[in-house]
Amino acid sequence: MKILVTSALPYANGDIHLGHLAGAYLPADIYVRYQRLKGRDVVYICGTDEHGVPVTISAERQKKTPREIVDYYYQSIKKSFAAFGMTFDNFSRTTLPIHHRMAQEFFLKIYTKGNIYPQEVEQFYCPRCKRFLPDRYIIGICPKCSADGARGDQCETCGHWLEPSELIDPRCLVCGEKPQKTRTKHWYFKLSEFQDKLAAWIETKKDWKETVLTFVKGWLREGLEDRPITRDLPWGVPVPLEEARDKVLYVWFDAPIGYISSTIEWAEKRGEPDLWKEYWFNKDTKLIHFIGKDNIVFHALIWPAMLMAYGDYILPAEIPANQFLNLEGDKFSTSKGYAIWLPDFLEDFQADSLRYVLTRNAPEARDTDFTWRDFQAWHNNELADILGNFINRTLTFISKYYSSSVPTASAFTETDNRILNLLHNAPTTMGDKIERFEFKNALQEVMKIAQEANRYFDHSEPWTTRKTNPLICERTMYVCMKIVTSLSVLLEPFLPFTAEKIKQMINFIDQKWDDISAPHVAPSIGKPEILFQKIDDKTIDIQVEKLKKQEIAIEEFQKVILKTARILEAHVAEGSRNLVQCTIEVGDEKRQIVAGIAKYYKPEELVGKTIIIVDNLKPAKIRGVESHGMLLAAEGKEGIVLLTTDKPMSSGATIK
Ligand code: B3M
Ligand code: ZN
Repeated sequence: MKILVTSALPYANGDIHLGHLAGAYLPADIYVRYQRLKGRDVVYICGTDEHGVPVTISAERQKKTPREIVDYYYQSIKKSFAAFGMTFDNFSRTTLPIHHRMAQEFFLKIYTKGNIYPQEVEQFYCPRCKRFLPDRYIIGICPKCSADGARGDQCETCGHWLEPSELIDPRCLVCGEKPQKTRTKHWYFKLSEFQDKLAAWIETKKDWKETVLTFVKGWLREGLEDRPITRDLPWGVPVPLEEARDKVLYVWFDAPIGYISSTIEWAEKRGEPDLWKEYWFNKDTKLIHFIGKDNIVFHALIWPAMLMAYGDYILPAEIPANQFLNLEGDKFSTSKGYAIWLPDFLEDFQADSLRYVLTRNAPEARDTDFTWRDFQAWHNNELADILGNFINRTLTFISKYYSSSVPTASAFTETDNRILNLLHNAPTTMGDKIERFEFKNALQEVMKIAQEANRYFDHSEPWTTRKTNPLICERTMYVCMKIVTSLSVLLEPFLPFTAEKIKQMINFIDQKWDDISAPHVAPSIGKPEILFQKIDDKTIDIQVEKLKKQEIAIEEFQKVILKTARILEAHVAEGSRNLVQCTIEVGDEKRQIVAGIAKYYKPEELVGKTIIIVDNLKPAKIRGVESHGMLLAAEGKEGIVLLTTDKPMSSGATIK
C-alpha cells in the first residue's frame, strides 16, 4: 500500500506561526516519520499557496508586487520548515508553470464535462481604486455581532461566514471608499450536483474525527450550493476560456490541485515523470490531508467533488483536521500580526522544545492554548527533568564508571522485566495511536517510559550496587542502555533532533521501529552532552513582553478613518470642569464631539481651529453627552496639544 500525505499549502503572504504548525504541519510530519520508520512507501507533499487575496493584500500592505511577496515568503517558509524538522518529499509553489497547467487542465476537463457554467452576478467595485473588490477587500459592520472590521467573507470577531452584500456600511479595505454594486460574470462549479455522491461517500468515513464529520454533515444538511470559481483579480491562474479573459481561478479552486502538481514535480525531480500516477490514480493509495479546521469544507466537500467531477483520481481516505491552537487566550492572526512566528522562535529556542510542547498540547479534539509559562514549565519539568535527566545520568554513569564501555547481562529480575516489557510493547502501543492520529497520546507513552526509567534507576541505586554488587550494577546499566536505545527510535517522529543527538552519543546500531521492542545496544558510547538546558524566567519574560507590544498589521490601522474637521462652536459641557462640547464641520456634515481638554483650551480659543478626528468611531455617550468621533491630541510634559494641519485645509479631507 502506498501512502500519500499532504499538509495544507500555506499562503505565501507571511511566515509560518505556531498555530499553523499545531494544525496541519507537525502532526503530518510525526505521522510520515513514523511510516518511514515502519519501512512503508510514503510520500509527503506540500508547497506554498501563492495566489489569492491574502497575497495581494499583503503586497499592498508592504508596497510590493505579489511576485515579490511570494518569492520572499516561499524561501522564508521553506527555510523555517526545514529548521523545524519538517521532512517533505517535495515543497512546491502554485505559481510554477506545472501548477498553472494542471489547474487549467483540471478546469477545462470539468468545464467540458458540463460541471461549470457562467452566471451574471452583482459585485462590489471601488470607484477610487478602480477595481472589483473580492470579499476580503470589503470591510464593514458585521450584521450578526455589529463588530466593525468584519471582512466580506467572514467576521473574525464572531466567526460568522458572510457575503459582502450582508455587511453594514461596507467600505473598501484599501482606501475606505464606499463601494458600488456592479455587474460582472463568473463561472460556477456545480457543487450541488455532487450532494448525494458526497453524502454517500462521507457515510463510508465511520472512523473520521467526530469534529470533522459533524462539520461536514452540517453543510450537507444545509444543502450544497454551486460555487463561483473565478475572480476579477490581476493575480492568479488565468481562466483558460476566451470569454473569461482577465479573470483568474478562485484560489481555493486551484490550491488543492497544487497537491497534484507538487507530486508531479516530485516525480520529475526523481527522473521518473510518471511516478506520480502510481499514487494519484492508484485505488490502493491512502491519501491523507492534514489541515486545520478552517479548511474542512474545502477538503472534505469541494475538493472531493472536484475530483469526482474530473474522474480517475483517488479521493481522500483521511482528513484528520485539528482544531485551533490559540495564543495566550487569543486567536493567532497573520493579518493582524498577532502570532509567534517560527523564524523568531527558532532564534531563541530549540525546535524540539516546540515540537514537544505543540504535540503535548495539540488541539486534536478541541482548541488549546499556547502560553509562554506552560512552554517553560513543560520544557523544564518534562523534557529536561525527565527525558534529558534519564539519558544524561545513564550515559554519564557508564562514561565515568565503565570508561564508556556498555556492561551486558543475561538474567533479569522481575523489576528489570517490568521495564523491558514496556519497551517490548512500545512500538505497538505507540504505533496504534499514531495510526489513529492520536499523537498527543503516543508522545505520552514514550514520556511514560522515560518516567518509569528514572524510577527504575532510582530504585536500582547503581551508585551503591557499583560497590556492593557490581554484577547487579552492570545489569542495571545494561537495562538502562536498552531503554536509551529504544528511546532514540521512539522519539524520532516527535523530537528528531534529540533522537539524532542520542543516536550519536550511543553509537546507535541501525534498527527499525519494530526492532526496538528488543533493542540492540552498541558495545560502547560516545561523550554524553546535556540535551535540554533549562529556560529561566527572564528569558520567558522577554517573550511575554514581546507579545504584548505586538505591532498591528496595516489592515488593522486601515480600518481607522481619520479626517480634518473645523470647530464651529465650543462650550464647557454642563456639570463638567474638563469636558468641552464642540460642534464641528466635517466636509458638508456637522456633528458633535466631546473632548477632555477644558484644562488646556478655553472654548473661545477653539472656534475656527482645524483639527484631526477619528471619523468612523462608533458614537459614544460621555457623561451623558453624545460624541460622534474623537479628536486627536498629543499628550506630553507640555500637557495636551491639539493635532492640526501644517497648512490651512478644508474640513472632511481624508488623512492617508
Ligand atoms: N492556503 C491555507 C489557509 O486557508 C490555504 C490552504 C490551501 S490547501 C490546498 O489557511
Ligand atoms: Zn478602494
